[in-house]
Amino acid sequence: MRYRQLSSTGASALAIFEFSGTTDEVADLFGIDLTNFNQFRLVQPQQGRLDFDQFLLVKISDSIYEGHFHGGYGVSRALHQFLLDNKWQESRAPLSLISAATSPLALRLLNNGDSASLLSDCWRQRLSSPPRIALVGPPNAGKSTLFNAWLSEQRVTVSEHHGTTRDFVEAPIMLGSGDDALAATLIDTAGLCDFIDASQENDAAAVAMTLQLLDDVDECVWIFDNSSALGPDIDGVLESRKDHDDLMFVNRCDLPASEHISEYQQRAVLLDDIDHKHRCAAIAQALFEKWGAPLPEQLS
Ligand SMILES: Nc1nc2c(ncn2[C@@H]2O[C@H](COP(=O)(O)OP(=O)(O)OP(=O)(O)O)[C@@H](O)[C@H]2O)c(=O)[nH]1
Ligand SMILES: [Mg+2]
Repeated sequence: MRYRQLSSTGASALAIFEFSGTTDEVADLFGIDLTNFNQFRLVQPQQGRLDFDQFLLVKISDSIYEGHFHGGYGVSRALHQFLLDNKWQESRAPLSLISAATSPLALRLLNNGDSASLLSDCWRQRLSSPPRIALVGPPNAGKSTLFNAWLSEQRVTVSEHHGTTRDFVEAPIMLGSGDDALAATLIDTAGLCDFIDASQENDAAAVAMTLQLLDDVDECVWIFDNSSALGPDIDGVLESRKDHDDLMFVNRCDLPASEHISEYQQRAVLLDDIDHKHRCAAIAQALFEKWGAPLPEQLS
């Protein structure tokens, strides 16, 4: 006696479960009479057995039945527990990856058995759970400006004053376009500056939050200001993250370059397109290049 959940595991309107067992085993499970049961029927589980509303029972074959229950996280959790208590074993649902797909690229690659089996663990994770990407760097580098450009709206405050962003702000975005678009979460952060001597309590707290975030996200995208030198503190953070292979960009390239350009600024890619949207596209492209193709060439 085996079962699997066919619908999405998150919140959903319906929770659909497949039961692989004989008619008697299914009837016994819910305490119902399935004599002369042919196709589908609205059934009410026997009281005391499963405290659920009616559900639609569908006969797929003599040994496969589907139950369509009212959805919701609690329903599927309770049903899983009920089935396990009654010695039904869960089998892996091949559809679960598809229902977890969050973007056109995810659907395209997970929907195809050949391609799905070739995905690396990293890509499988990326396709079913949007990667979190933080824009980090010194104050006034234009992080919030890029964040707004990516969302095509004035979501966060932009100003010429250092330390405008304090709390980090997250928003869902798409990386790439069309069938290749991948869902991600973009995070705008407080600029990292003078954090060892941060005299202002608020600045220190904001910087501490950003530093904590660096380890919690999937990707840190560094945005430097072409017109200012990097402080030694940021150099130190970058040094400590060498193994992460973070992407680095220099922004505000229309301004005269600082006389004290650091090694990291020199190595970073210039975001010199006049259109901020094109700068975002360049960052997305660099992320895809860093991650590599999800599949060997012939299948992508
Ligand atoms: N000249 C020039 N100014 C820019 C560019 N991008 C953004 N700015 C300006 O730079 C200033 C700082 O931009 P923000 O986007 O607020 O910078 P930030 O990195 O979010 O700054 P903090 O929140 O303080 O960390 C604003 O006045 C922007 O209008 C650019 O490419 N060139
Ligand atoms: Mg900002």
